[in-house]
Amino acid sequence: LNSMEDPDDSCPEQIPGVKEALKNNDTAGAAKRIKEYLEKQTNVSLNIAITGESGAGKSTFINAFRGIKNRDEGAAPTGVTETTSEVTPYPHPDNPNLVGFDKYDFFLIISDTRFRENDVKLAQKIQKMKKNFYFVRSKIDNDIRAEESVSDSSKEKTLTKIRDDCVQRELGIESPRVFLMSSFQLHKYDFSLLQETLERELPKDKRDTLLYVMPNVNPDVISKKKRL
Ligand SMILES: Nc1nc2c(ncn2[C@@H]2O[C@H](COP(=O)(O)OP(=O)(O)OP(=O)(O)O)[C@@H](O)[C@H]2O)c(=O)[nH]1
Ligand SMILES: [Mg+2]
Repeated sequence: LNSMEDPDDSCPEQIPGVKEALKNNDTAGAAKRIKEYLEKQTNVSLNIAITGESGAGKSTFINAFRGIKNRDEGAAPTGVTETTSEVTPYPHPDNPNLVGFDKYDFFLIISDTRFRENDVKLAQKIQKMKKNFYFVRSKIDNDIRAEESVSDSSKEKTLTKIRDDCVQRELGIESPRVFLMSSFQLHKYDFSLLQETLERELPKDKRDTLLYVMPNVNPDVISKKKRL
C-alpha cells in the first residue's frame, strides 16, 4: 500500500505538540518533537521470557516471532536433539533494545504436549510476582495432521480437545490462558489472539514496542503499525 491509498498512514500530527508547532509555522520545532518521539519509542525495551522443556519449540517460536526462518542467518539454533542450553538474548533486527531474558515483561510457557509440573510450578511463581504469563501449546500442525489421519472429527473439535486438555485442572492454575500455535504457520490457530491479548495487557509504551516487532501475520496488525 502507498500512502495515497490509506488516509490513516503515518500521521505525525498525532505526536504531542507537533500540530501546534505546525500551526505556528514552527517546522523546526515540529521536527524536533517528532525526532524526540521516535527516539523515545525505540528506547522502550520489551523483555519476553520464553520457557519450556527441551524440544518444546522455543527457539523455532522465537525465530517465527522475529519473522525469520530457522535456517536463516542470525536465527536461534533449533533441532531435534537438545539445542539451546543457555539463556540467550535474541534482539529483534529492528530494535536493539529487545533483549529477551533479564528483565521480563511477560512469560510465554511453551509445551508441545500437556503442560507438566515444571511448567505449572513456574506459572505459579510468575503469578506470585504479579506478572502475566501465557501458555503456548506448540506444533499444532502436527496434531492436526495426526488427528486427520485417524478420525474424521473436525479441525475445530481437535483444537477444542487440545485446549481443554492442555493444563490439567488438578495442577492448580485457575483459568489458565492457552494459545494453540504452529511456528511454521503463525497466521493460523491462536497467534493473532495471543497478539491481541498481549497488546491489551501491556502498558501503552510497551504495547507500541510489541507492535513494532511483531510479524505482520494479519491485516489488523499492519494497519495498527501504520498508526504508530
Ligand atoms: N511441526 C512442527 N515442528 C516444530 C514446530 N516448532 C518447532 N518444531 C520442531 O521441533 C524441534 C525442536 O524445536 P526447537 O525450536 O529447537 O526447540 P527448543 O525448545 O528450542 O529446544 P531446546 O533448545 O533443546 O530446549 C525442531 O525439530 C523443530 O523444527 C512447529 O510449530 N511445528
Ligand atoms: Mg532451543
